[in-house]
Order: sequence, then C-alpha cells, then structure tokens
Amino acid sequence: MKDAAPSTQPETFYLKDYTPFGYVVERVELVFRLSPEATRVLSKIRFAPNPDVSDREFFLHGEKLKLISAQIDGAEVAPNVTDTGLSCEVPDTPFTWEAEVEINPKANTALEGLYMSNGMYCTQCEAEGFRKITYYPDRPDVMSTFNVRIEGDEKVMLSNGNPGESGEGFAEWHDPWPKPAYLFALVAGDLLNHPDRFTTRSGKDVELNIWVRPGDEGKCAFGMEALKKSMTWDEEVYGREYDLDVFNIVAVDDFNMGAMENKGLNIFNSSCVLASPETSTDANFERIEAIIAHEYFHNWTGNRITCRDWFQLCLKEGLTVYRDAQFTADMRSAPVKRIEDVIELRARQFPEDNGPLAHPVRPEAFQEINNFYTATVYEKGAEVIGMLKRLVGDEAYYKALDLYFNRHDGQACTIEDWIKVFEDSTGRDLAQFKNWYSQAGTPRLSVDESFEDGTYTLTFRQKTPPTPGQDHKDPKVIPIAVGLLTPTGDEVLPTTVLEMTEAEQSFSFEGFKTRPIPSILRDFSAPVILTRDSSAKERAFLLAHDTDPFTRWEAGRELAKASRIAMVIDGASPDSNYLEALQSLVRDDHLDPAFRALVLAPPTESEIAQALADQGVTPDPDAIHDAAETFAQTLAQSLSDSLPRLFAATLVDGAYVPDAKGAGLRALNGRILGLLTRIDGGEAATKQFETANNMTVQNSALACLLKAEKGDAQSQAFFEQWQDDRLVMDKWFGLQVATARPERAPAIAQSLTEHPLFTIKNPNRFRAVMGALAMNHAGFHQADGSGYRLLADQLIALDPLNPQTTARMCSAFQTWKRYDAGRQDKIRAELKRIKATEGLSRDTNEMVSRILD
Ligand code: 0A1
Ligand code: ZN
Repeated sequence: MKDAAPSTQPETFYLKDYTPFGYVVERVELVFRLSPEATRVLSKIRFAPNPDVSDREFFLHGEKLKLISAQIDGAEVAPNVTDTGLSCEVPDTPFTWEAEVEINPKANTALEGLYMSNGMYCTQCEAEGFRKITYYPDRPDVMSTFNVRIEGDEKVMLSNGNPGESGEGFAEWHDPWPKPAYLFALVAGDLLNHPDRFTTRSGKDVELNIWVRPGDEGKCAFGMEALKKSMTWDEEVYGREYDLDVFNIVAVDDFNMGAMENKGLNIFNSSCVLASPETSTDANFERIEAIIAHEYFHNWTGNRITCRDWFQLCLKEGLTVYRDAQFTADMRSAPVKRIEDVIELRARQFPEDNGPLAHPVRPEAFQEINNFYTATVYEKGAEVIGMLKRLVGDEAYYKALDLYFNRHDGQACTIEDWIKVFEDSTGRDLAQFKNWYSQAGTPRLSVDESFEDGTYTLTFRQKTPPTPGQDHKDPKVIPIAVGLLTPTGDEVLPTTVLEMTEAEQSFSFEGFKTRPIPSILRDFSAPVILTRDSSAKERAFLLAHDTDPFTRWEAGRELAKASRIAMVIDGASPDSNYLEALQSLVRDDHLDPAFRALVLAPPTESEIAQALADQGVTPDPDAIHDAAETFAQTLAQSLSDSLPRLFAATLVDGAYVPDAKGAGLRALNGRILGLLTRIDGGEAATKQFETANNMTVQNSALACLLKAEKGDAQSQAFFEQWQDDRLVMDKWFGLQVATARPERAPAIAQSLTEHPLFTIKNPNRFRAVMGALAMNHAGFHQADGSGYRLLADQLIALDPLNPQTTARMCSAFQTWKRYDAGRQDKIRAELKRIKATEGLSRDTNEMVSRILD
C-alpha cells in the first residue's frame, strides 16, 4: 500500500497497490479503564496467518498511543514502534497478541479516536481513528467479532452489539457480527434515554434508545419515529431486517461530520438528531429524518457488506445516499426531494468536479482519506446508482440488490464486485458504465434537433472536460429521459429513457404532424450539464406545461439564470417574460406550495458566477449580488398587490407538524415574506417574529429582518431567548453572517469569532460562522480580500486542534480560478500562507496543495 516517498513528502496511497493483510483476526477482546486523561486500553487479539498471503508482515497501526506492554502468547515482546504503528516478529501459526496502551481522551480535540465532549466519552473511528485507540490492523478488509468491557464510574457505558453482563463500575458488550475497526464505538457518560421498541417482520423484538445529555430528552421523539419508519421501509423496499437485540443512537455535541453508522451504536452530531418544533426548522426535521435513515441503512450497505479499502468508499456511501433519498421521496414528496438534491449537487458537487479538487467517484490515490468524504463520493456516487437503476429498470435493480446481499453478506467488497452483481443478474455488459466510477468531471451534454417529414430527431453530443491527472475522457453511458409535448401542452411522447453510449448520437421519433417541444433530462436522469439553445418563450412554455416536475422547475431556473446573466453582462432589466411567469405561478393555488417555493427560490450567486465563468466571462461578485437584489426588488414590486393576500393564504394555522405538507406551505410563506419585507418596511416579519410558535417561522422572520437591516432588536431578543440552546445559537451565529450586506460580512463574521459563545473547538459553531461566510458569495469575495484573510486566519488557528474540519473548510477556496486577477492573487497568497504554517496537518496540507496546483 505504501509509496517510497522522501520523508518530508507526505505519503501517497494508491488503489493499484492494494494487498490483503497477512493475518486474519479471529477474535478481539478489549477492556477500557476509563479516565479522562489516562484511559487504559487492554487488547487481546487472536491472529492467524492469512493462507492467501505468502509474504507476511505483522504491522499494526497505532498513533499517539503510549505502549505500556505487549505480549505474544503470554510472553513479553518488544515491538518496533514508530509514529504510525508497530511491527513485531510473530509465529507462523495462530497466536494471541495482547497489549496495554494509555491514551488521553481529554486532550483529543481532533475528535477522532476516543475523545471527550461535554464530559462524555465518545469515539469516532471512521476512517482511521481506531489506530488512536489501540494497536490494530486498522483497515476495512480486516473483520472480526468484538467483545468489549468498559470499566468506569459513568452512569451509562455503551459499545457495539448486544449487552452482556453489567454491574457496579463495569459493562460488557458482545458484537456477534464480524466488523472492521472503523465501525467500533464506545460511549460513556451521564446520559438519559428515550426508549422504544420495534418488532421486525420475522418477529424479532428490538430495543431502541436515543441517548442524550440531561435536558435534551424532550428532543428525541421525532428521531425515534424516523428510526422506526426507516426500519420498516428497509424491510418493505429492500427486504432487509435489523440483526441485533438493541439499536442505540447517541447525540454528541462535538462531532466533525453529521453522524456515524457504528454497528448497533450510531453516534450523531446532536444537530442531526435532536429536534423540537420550538428549536428546529422544517429543513432540520427533514435532514434529521434523512440522516437517521442513512445511518440505519448502513447496517446493510456498509456494515454487513463493507468496503475492501477506502478507495471503495462510494460502494457504501453512494448506495446509502441513494437509499436515503428513496426513503425521503417515499416519506415526503418525490419531486421536491429530487429538485432539492439537484440544487445541492450543483451547489457542492459540480464546483468540486470542475475545479482543482476533482476526483473520480472511486478515487485512485490519496494522502489523507478523510479528505475524500466528498460530494463526489457521496452525491455523485448516489447519482451513479440512480443511473444504473434507470438503465436496468426497477425490477432488475431489486433483483440485483438481492443477489448483492446474498452473495456478499459478511464480506469487504469492491466496485468490481458491485458491477459484477448487476452483470450477472441482468446479463448486461457494464464495462462502459464503469467510466462513471473511474473518470472525474461533469459531462457536458449538448443537443440539436431537427424535424422533417413528421420525424423529429434529437442529436446529442457529450464531452467531459479534463480534470487533474485525467486529460482524456471516454464517452459515458448516459441515460437521457425525454418527453415530447405539443405546442398546446399535450404529451405526445411520455417519459422515455434514451441510452447514449457514443460521443455523438441521434434518436428519432416518427409520426408527428407538428414539430414537438422536447422536455430533456427529465427527473435529472444523469449528473451532466445540459446545454441547449432554447428561447425564453419555450422555457416559459415548459415552466407552465411540462408534465415532469423536475424539467418544469428547471425551465424556470434556466429563465432565471439567463435573465440574471443578461443583467450582469449587459445591464439589462429583469426579464419581463420571466417575471410574468413567476407572478402567475406563485398565484396558482393548484400548484403544490413546496414546488412554488422552489420555483421562487433564486439561483445562488455562486451558481451565476459559475455560469458566467462557463461562458468565458470573469464573474464580478458585487455585480452578481446587485443583480440578485434588483431582481428580487423588482419581483416584489410587481407582485405588491398580491403579496399580503398570498402571505395570509400561506400561513399555517394550529399546532406545528413537521410534515411535508406543512413544510411546503411554510417554505412558500417564507419566500413570500422575503418579498413582502422588501415593500412593507418589515411590518409582517416583525409581527411574525413576535407571534412565532415554532422555529421555522421565527427563523425566517429574523432572517428577513436581518437582511433588511431592521433586525437588531429581534436578534437581541432571539439571543436572550435561546442563549442556553447550543443548536439554536448556531443558527443565530450563522444567520447574521448569511444575511449580512457583502461589505459588512467579513467584519460581522470577525466580530462573532470574538463573541463569548464562540468556540473554535466546536465544529458546529465554527461552521456556523465560517461556513456562512464562505456561502455569502459577495461577502466572502470582497475585493479587499478581507473575507479570504479572515477564513485563512481561522483555518490556521483551527488546524492544530482539528485538522479534519480545517481541511474540509479549505474547499471554500476551490473555485478561486473563476475570479479576476486581483482576487486570485489574494486567494493564492492566503493559500500559500496556510501552506507555509509550521506543523500544518497532513489533511490541510493535502487540500491546500491540490487547490493551489
Ligand atoms: N460514514 C458516515 C460519515 C462519516 C464519515 C467520516 C467520518 O470521519 C472522517 C465521520 C463520519 C456517514 O456516511 O454517515
Ligand atoms: Zn454514509
């Protein structure tokens, strides 16, 4: 696996170098003697030579461990210990390795391995955190059962699997399912549970718990319902049942990511599980439901079948994201979920795929695997599954999944195994489809059309631009879902999937009297950038008549983008066709409110910047921001007569219910309030703030007022009301930066970093401020470089404490080559300053180096 690089250069790991470990692990027994600054970990591991490997090296990973003692078959040994692990002479027959190490959870601010969060012990082992707990072959293809004994005086002490004996000062756990070390978890602390039960369809009774810090027990009910729905859904849709006696979820305040699927003991960032109407928005509720489902679904796609190595990460993540999206579509609205996902994909994955950080869905090299938990691996990985399903059809997809679970249960697999399952069960050759896994970059798909003698022909061309390390791209298999409409809005060709395999390919449809109007890439059937010469009139027609909700919404988005671009480049006024289309749509009570809210949501300023860059125009963030403001102001004025009525009509009466219907209405109501605040001096928003009985409306009222710079009193009131609630305070921090006028955003963010409640050590709080700054496009890209400087200062301060979160936040700079020379110089200087920081982590060094390249 290792590259012989000079010692100053960080090591690079390559997929092509994979070799299996020389030993199998038959059993793991661990004892934890908990102590905040000196926890002792005793391990007893039964190894046997791996008969498939001839050249064996006994190397155990281990980092930041104090080795107290080591024995083989009861005899003391003196292994060769380095910064990354140890090696040792071992017998060539099965043997028992025993070690005792000491670790310091309290000093662990990186939040990897065993650490403390608000006085509670918890772990994060994916991807390579277990090596910070004890010496072990910390790689996903080494799987074993685990017996764990926790000794300490904590009220609650949890680990994976089923509970064993427990008593005064100890608790034992046994996990019967072989697992890799990255799925290990331990939690101990003063916790309360929200209990429930679930009976699987084969009659197994399962105890469910959500464990929280005292005070949070009232915020568990929604998560518990989401868990039970997920369990039922996975049985009904994928035929997958839960396989232990208990399923525990724990909420932790300090966590680098959203949540973690440890076997039987999922650990969640508290922001992704705790919910109440007073403190959580509709968006929070939807996200919590999705993340609970995601982690639960990993029990089969990730845990029972895991990854052979970390290059295969998309095997579990792409599939599990795809499954959680299916779940959300079933629980809520499928079209709304699809549109939301496309918005996210374009906001996060497209910039990655089209910049210096571009990498294949299955990367081939990395320095730090934590840097590859990306939108490409997760979200594009899920799009690839969606395309596969569209190509083979629903029935064949579920048949292939059955084969996957049957064939590979208990194994650590590769993308080749996954593709082979589909080839074997469908008889299709999927060699070309694998390009989606191996070639980075977003394909550009262009289309021409012709109409002759009643035959309508669509000619598509595909081209994927070069990405770092990959100049040449082969054509991909692209499923293109199309429909055809008559000029009066009748559908003459219902949704049909065209299978494009060539660089250029035509598809003809016969028997039309008049030239049909095409609706292309329905349901966003492939993660591509479609370009098509189309008139504003035709787009307005599709926005009014398309039967596919995605392409209907997309037509509106295209109109919006074209209008904004014309405003920025030519100083044009907002497009009147588009304004009119929006006006009639927003008033159309037959349309789903959630859909109307999505149509009213403007394209982001960053999206417009990218669209300009794609046309060879250097984006000016201030001009883009001004155009967005002018457009919104013009729309508000043109709707001024109807806004108060629309606002009243979309108010949701009665008790708050976090369902899709209420959320859709509130989303529309929030959009309308945004417009109304532009013309009523903040009157409606002030009233809404005062009377709010749930966080969704309170938050949207405050956002509107802050944006209008009329929210000082409300911001203060909000602070006083919620200062003891960590998650709500994250909203308070973030909102002020998100809504700030661009020229004020860096200074506001800076002053918030000096607020007594700001702490760099809590990733949620850090992201609330710095993430919001990076998202405030014109604010972050202030020409004087103040936004860049502040982010760089903060990243330099965070890196020694928490490399993982620092490295992730570096991606705010990934689009830097879009901008003018002045801004580029300033960003380059900040990136170089970060890179030159003494002792910079491998994580951040890799990210900054790739971005600079
Ligand atoms: N596997 C988890 C997310 C996760 C990934 C990496 C982590 O540390 C580097 C932590 C959590 C999921 O997909 O939910
Ligand atoms: Zn996942």
